[in-house]
Amino acid sequence: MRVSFLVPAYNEAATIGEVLDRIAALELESQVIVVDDGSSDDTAAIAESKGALVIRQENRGKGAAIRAAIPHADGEIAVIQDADMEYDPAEVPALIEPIERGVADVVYGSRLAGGRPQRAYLFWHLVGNRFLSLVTGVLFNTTLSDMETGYKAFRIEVLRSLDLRQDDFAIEPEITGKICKLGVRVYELPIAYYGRTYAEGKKITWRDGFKALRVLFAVRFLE
Ligand SMILES: Nc1nc2c(ncn2[C@@H]2O[C@H](COP(=O)(O)OP(=O)(O)OP(=O)(O)O)[C@@H](O)[C@H]2O)c(=O)[nH]1
Ligand SMILES: [Mg+2]
Repeated sequence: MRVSFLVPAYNEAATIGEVLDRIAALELESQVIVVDDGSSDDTAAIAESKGALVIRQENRGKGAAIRAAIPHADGEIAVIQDADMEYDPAEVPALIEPIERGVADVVYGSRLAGGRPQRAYLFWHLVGNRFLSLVTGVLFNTTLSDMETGYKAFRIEVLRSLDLRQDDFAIEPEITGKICKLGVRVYELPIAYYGRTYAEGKKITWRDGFKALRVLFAVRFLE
């Protein structure tokens, strides 16, 4: 099945090239859509030199970037791929296998399921991610262990049907809440996480954690 990689990228010149090389090295029929909204470095130029379709817009955050990529996707499967090498494209064939097999509509790569390399760092992020996934479980009666994960794969029709509205990192709880509400078949599998520090360019903060809670409740009770 053809795979569309949706790559939000903001000032990721240090890593975008390696990410795209690793995608190209996969034995997958694929398309790469990079959304660079106002990077001050060479992110867009590097992506273009590697043959990616590059979309430029005003800076509005990761969620806006993902939403801008969706209309350009022509694959049967869409995979959200961060540009910072925290998630290794080599894991994508395993990630999409449940969709290709025909049992899943959505697959999450979990950093919290164990069994794959995880950088030991940022204790409070771990607590926050576990807590947000616990709340997700309570609100939506799901066993998903890592709802904030960057690795999410979808049958393209499912992603298109979600009516996403969040611009920033709140896109993750919005996607999660909406797929749980839809009642589609969701799977997860363990993935590695090569986490980076804020000094290395990480952008998500504790404020995004609080907003994630608000969005989970809003999707559950107000929509
Ligand atoms: N286009 C675009 N991409 C963004 C923006 N903010 C973050 N991203 C991208 O979204 C991805 C994740 O951002 P990170 O800063 O690595 O966030 P994180 O703390 O690792 O959080 P995760 O989303 O869980 O990976 C990276 O590829 C970023 O370049 C933005 O404003 N615009
Ligand atoms: Mg990251």
